[in-house]
Amino acid sequence: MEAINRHAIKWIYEAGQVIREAMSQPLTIDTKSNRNDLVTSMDRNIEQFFAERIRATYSDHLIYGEEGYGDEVTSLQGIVWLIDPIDGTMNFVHQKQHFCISIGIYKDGIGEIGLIYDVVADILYKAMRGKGAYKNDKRLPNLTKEQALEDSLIGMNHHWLCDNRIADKAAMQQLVKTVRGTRTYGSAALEFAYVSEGILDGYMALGLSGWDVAAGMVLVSEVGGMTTDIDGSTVDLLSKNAILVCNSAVRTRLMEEFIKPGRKME
Ligand code: 2AM
Ligand code: CA
Repeated sequence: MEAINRHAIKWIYEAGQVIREAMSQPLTIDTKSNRNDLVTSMDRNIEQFFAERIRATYSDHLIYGEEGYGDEVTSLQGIVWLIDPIDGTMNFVHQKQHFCISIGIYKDGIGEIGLIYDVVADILYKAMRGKGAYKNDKRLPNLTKEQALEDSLIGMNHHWLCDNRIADKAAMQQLVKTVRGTRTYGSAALEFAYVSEGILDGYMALGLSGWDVAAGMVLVSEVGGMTTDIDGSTVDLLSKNAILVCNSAVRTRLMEEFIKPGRKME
């Protein structure tokens, strides 16, 4: 895994450089599932950038990527790279900042490597299973075990409050009133990175795919945090999930008071 990690880090920095250099050029912007679901020529180019290098170097590895230049992945057997070439595409398009490249590398379903690169800030969050999590070269400490929900800052997407399919809107409103504050950054992977850094105490989001969360799950796990589906079950990286990631103290309160057990939402 060490050699794979070195390659992945080298390529992520190179891809970041490509993005920074191209940012002043015009972009081709298309929509996917709806008019707010954006994709740019850069998302596609960067996924191809990784796919070419991975295939040339590790022909037996599989690629599970957001933009479709990877493989038809139906199981996590073997070594699989879960890649989001630009997570936070709307931020990329509208703000030219607050987006990242997210790469999780899994072996037989176990998260081995997590890399989240904030391209404009030039900050790389990185983790290898059992070897700790780092923000650039600074080791991230374990998440606190003693934390009142009332003192917590929680990342969440406001769809929680507006989407009529979500049964417990009232519970979510109560949650917003209970916590110290909520934040929406617009990049699931960066929100995972912030949880691993301890600057967010939790993050809840709907409709996330494996490439959004795979890297972040490795990072958070290395600092003692946990990621599950909102109903407490294991995350299925090959389908869409409603995700809860946080430290254990906050998790207990969130699950018991605000999220009904057994609820399943996509
Ligand atoms: P993306 O930028 O790669 O599309 C925004 O709240 C976060 O949710 C981003 O990480 C975004 O990833 C992710 N997301 C997943 N599915 C989405 C969708 N259908 N529309 C918008 N954001 C989505
Ligand atoms: Ca994404």
